[in-house]
Amino acid sequence: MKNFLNIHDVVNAEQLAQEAIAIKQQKFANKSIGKDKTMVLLFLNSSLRTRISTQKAAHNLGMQTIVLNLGQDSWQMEYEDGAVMNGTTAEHIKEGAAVISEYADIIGIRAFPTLTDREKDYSEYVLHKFLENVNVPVVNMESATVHPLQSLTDLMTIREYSKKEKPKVVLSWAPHIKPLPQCVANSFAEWMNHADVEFVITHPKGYELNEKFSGNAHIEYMQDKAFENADFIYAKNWSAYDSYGKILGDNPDWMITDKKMQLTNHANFMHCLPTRRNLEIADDVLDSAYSLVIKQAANREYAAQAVLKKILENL
Ligand code: AN0
Ligand code: CP
Repeated sequence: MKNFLNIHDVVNAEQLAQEAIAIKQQKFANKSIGKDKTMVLLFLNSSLRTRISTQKAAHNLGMQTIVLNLGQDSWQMEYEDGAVMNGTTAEHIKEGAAVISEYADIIGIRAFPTLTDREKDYSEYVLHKFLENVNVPVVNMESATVHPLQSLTDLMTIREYSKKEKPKVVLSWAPHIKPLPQCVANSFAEWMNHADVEFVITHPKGYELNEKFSGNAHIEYMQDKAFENADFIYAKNWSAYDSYGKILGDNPDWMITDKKMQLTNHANFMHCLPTRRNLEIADDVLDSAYSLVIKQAANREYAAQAVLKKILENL
């Protein structure tokens, strides 16, 4: 594997998920493969899980890590070609990224969408600016449109806990007070469309995802109906794609509750975290025995390790 930008860098999603499950059983089996190598992790946005689990994965493979909150710990970066830099930006991506790539064997980047400029976001403007100016592999730690390290983890977790070969997996929109990226939902949908599952998406009208990501998923606007016979409920809020970056209403009745989970086939509950309790997900779901959210977050380490191992093998 050269880069890990999205699912198109993966030959077989199901197989990579199985490799992550195998790594979990012996996570130090390849601890010299990354010896004398350094991964630089660049965060343009907040992170708890990605920041720690990706570093742990790198350490398990013998790599060193350096973490930078770009624009906070370093200089404000300019991305526009030809910019006259007499404003707030102090360093151009052309030098900034090139210099980082001198110090790094692998670069991880988190760069959320603007949620105001759809065309720019869906062109993956910032991610591509980095790619143009570095000469080492790049790992997407959540970009403007996708979060593939999360989605690989999600597929891995579904395979670990599924009692069936072809489970019914439901991605449900849930309420939030802030406009959030479509990334996790886009990416989850894309990976589920590559997996051997029955996949349903449920959301209020107006929250349709870009069809490039939702693909052939069955869309069900009645949440209760979508939950029937589900084996996994995967909840996430996202802002609208059509009315780009907008929240279309409060929709408090879309919060995931234990009562709704009772409509399913004893489904497990999943969420990428962070989540806002009793706004997006009720306490009785997050505190239940069927919630996988902590185990799912723990799996981030092994999914990242499966990806970094593939990249190191190709260096
Ligand atoms: C981010 C999002 O929705 O993309 C990160 C999730 C992993 N979440 C928030 O901003 C709350
Ligand atoms: N799920 C996830 O990516 O969490 P963080 O934003 O805390 O990294």
